[in-house]
Amino acid sequence: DVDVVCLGESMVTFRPSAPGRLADVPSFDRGIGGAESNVACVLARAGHRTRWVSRVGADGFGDHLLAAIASYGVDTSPVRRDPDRPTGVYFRTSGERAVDVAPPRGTDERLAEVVYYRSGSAASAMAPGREIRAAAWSGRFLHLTGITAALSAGCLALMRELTTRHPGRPLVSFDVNHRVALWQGTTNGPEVLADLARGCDLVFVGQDEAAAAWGLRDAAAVRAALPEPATLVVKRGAAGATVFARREDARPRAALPRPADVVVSAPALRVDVVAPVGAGDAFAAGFLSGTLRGLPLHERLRHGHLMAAAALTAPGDLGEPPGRAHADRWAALDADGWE
Ligand code: KDG
Repeated sequence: DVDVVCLGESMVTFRPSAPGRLADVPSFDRGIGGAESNVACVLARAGHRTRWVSRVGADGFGDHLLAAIASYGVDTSPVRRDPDRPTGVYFRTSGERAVDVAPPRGTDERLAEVVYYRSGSAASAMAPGREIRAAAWSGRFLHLTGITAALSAGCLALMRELTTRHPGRPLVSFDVNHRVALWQGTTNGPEVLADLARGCDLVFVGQDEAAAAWGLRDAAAVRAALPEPATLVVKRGAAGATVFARREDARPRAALPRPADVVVSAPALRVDVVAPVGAGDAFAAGFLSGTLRGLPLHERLRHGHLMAAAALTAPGDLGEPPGRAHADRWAALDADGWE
């Protein structure tokens, strides 16, 4: 039995081997990226059974992604190879805030340049279908992100199908992941993402993301705008995270006002950030790990922060995610590291 199925595009990632702008960097280190497979890899490292559903090209980059993701213990058997479309790749400089235009020389080093080569990729050709839905529904949880919705009309249709509340569907977890660069040429990204989130059971969103996309200034405002998911996690970076969880109520929902939430916050771990990329995915994996194990909400948040800390302190997406025993020890500590 699979605990979590993660569905989405992964790419081979190239990071400059020395600091600088893409215009100036002569060589790159190869890594793997992809928000959903990152979640699968971190969960697998924490001892959960995970499966990745996607498409890659019949090329060497596709071979590499499949091998690298499987090496974490993720089941990649549902991934299809497309002989006619390539595997996506992307280039990214280090820095905290992603921009998709080349910053002029001497500008803020905290800006990370991100350049995607993924339009027309194998994964962007995903679309609704019986086979992909059966694979997506084959676990206790299905984890999705808003990135997939921006990839193509077919991917958006697939996201709409998978986030519709059908009987028999697994619990659906959704990280909003509003990647502005992917929505260029459209104006409705924020609206589409809010709509998709409403169909899910567990939703993750950054406070900064919610402010930029929807103009919502604090966690309570995000919850007021997204009351449908049973659990909503609002992440506030180094300031911590807040979870709103609906009290389970056996009475029919329509007959009654929505029951009040339990609201729990937990500070983040204090770490020296190397690169923020992948931290949100790791956080989601930690929180999901705690959820699968029925841990109290505060510990779910702490597991999220712990996994995020591992990603924050490594240059690539994944870092060295802590195994379960290690994470459990840390989550139980009242150590100085917790702000
Ligand atoms: O969360 C990290 C991802 O952003 C990165 O791995 C690349 O999936 C990616 C994307 O589409 O931005």
